[in-house]
Amino acid sequence: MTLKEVRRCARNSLALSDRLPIARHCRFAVCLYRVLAEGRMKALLLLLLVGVLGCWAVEVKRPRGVSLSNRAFYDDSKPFTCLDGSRTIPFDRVNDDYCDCADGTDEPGTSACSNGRFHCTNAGYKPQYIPSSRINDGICDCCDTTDEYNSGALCENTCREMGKKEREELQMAAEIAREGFRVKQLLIEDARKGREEKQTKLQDMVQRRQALQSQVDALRLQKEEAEKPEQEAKDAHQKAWEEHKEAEKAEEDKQRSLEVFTELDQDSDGMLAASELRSHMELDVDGDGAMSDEEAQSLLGDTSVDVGIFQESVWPQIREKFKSETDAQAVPPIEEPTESHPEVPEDEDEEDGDEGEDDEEDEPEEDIRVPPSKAQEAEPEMPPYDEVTQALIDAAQTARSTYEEAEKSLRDMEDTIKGLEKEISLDFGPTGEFSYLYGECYELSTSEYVYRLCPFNRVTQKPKHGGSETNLGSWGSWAGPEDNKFSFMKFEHGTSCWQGPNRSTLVKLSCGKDSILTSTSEPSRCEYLMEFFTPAACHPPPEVLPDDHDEL
Ligand code: MAN
Repeated sequence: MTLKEVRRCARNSLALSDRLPIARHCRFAVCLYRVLAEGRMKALLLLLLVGVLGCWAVEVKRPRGVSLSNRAFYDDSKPFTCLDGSRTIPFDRVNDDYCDCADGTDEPGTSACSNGRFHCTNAGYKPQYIPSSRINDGICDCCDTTDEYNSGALCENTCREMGKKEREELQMAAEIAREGFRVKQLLIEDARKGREEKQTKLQDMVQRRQALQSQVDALRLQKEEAEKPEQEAKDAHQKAWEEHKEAEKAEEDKQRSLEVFTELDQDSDGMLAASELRSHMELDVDGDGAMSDEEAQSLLGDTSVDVGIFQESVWPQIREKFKSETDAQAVPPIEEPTESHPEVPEDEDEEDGDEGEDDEEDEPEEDIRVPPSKAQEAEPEMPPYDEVTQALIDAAQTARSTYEEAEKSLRDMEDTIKGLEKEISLDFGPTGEFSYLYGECYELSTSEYVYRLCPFNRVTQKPKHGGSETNLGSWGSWAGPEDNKFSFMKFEHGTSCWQGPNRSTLVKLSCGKDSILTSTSEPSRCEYLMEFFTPAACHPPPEVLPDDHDEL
């Protein structure tokens, strides 16, 4: 075996292998074996045979950049057929840095094909495909460093570390899933019991509603029965009161007309003559400001009238206009305070020392000078109801209260029935695990808003620094993909967005030990996304965690 032959083996092993250093050694060893077999160096041959067999136990031979699952397509003993079947080429044109296949599959380990894909095995972590343009570009893409085999980039193999971190995270997630799933079983059991209780309560209430409805109907009749005599008695009382007031008014009017007759009958001869009306300008008939004999005569209708005729035909004509002279004397015109008669300040009054006069001046003069107008006269109060009427009112009131109480109970019952029917009709997940969220609300505070998620009800957004709450959507439906419908909740038809859609919210449900709203965002204007953790979204964790991936 010559040095040249050893070098060729080394070169080939580098070109073909995409494996760990040990794999390259194996490739190298196979090559040497072939050379030695040709050169009949039997002793060394035996040693190498043992080594090669050891290598084959861990490495599966394939060109650089090919995944384990695709290795069957890269058999170096046969020509290579592009994976899209478009062309077959000699095997030595695989990874020769020249793109022969339209699908780029002849150059998995070089960047010759723009659409090529390089497979990193990433032993200890996750295998990965990268675009072949990233091969030897000086940037470490694969954690096992295999994409930078000829760029001089100093890549460090971080796969084991990353795998460890990933396993720790998976372990933690599994622990959460285990605990969450345990809680979920309790939630399911509670939901089952709760649902049964609610159904029983609903049935019971529906039955009792009928009885209560009949009771309310009967009480309404009783109330109406009691209200009829009550109304009649009240009306009679009111009518009697009105009649009484009318009679009193008529009597007062009669008295007044007598007084006026007496006042007008200046010569007290029991007869009122036209001349006795002349001084009463306010009775002027034609509005010329004077009271002629003819006008006075026209009011009386005769030369003179006695008190009876006066009351009957004259008084009704002058009742509103007549001004008594005695009234006029009793009520002198009110003097407006003028500049020349300034009000005397209190302290100056005191200085006068005339306490008697002062006391009189302090009296409010308006009370003496201005008679109360008709409108100002207090309307006399209706006297209290008589005993019989009051008893009827009390009886009707009792009937009203009893009816209203029963009616309220019926309304409350109907509300409860509606609430129960609504709750029972909701879809709380395959085993009712989400039912515990009904009636609950969860908040999340951001720098600008407080978001509130009330599952199966609505989502709101309240500005922190003033302003009213905005509805981000009312409960719509479960909105996860077909195979995981209960992983998303959709809330719709919220407050409309200016020049946009009505606000809506999508809530992503993830497995958590506790129920907690962890994030909100607005990926597109007025379309919100929230993340909510709940044990109800937990599934049993896989028994065996993915192990250290060591594919070679
Ligand atoms: C308010 C909030 C925002 C929303 C805008 C749209 O400010 O509801 O979330 O983007 O209105 O105008």
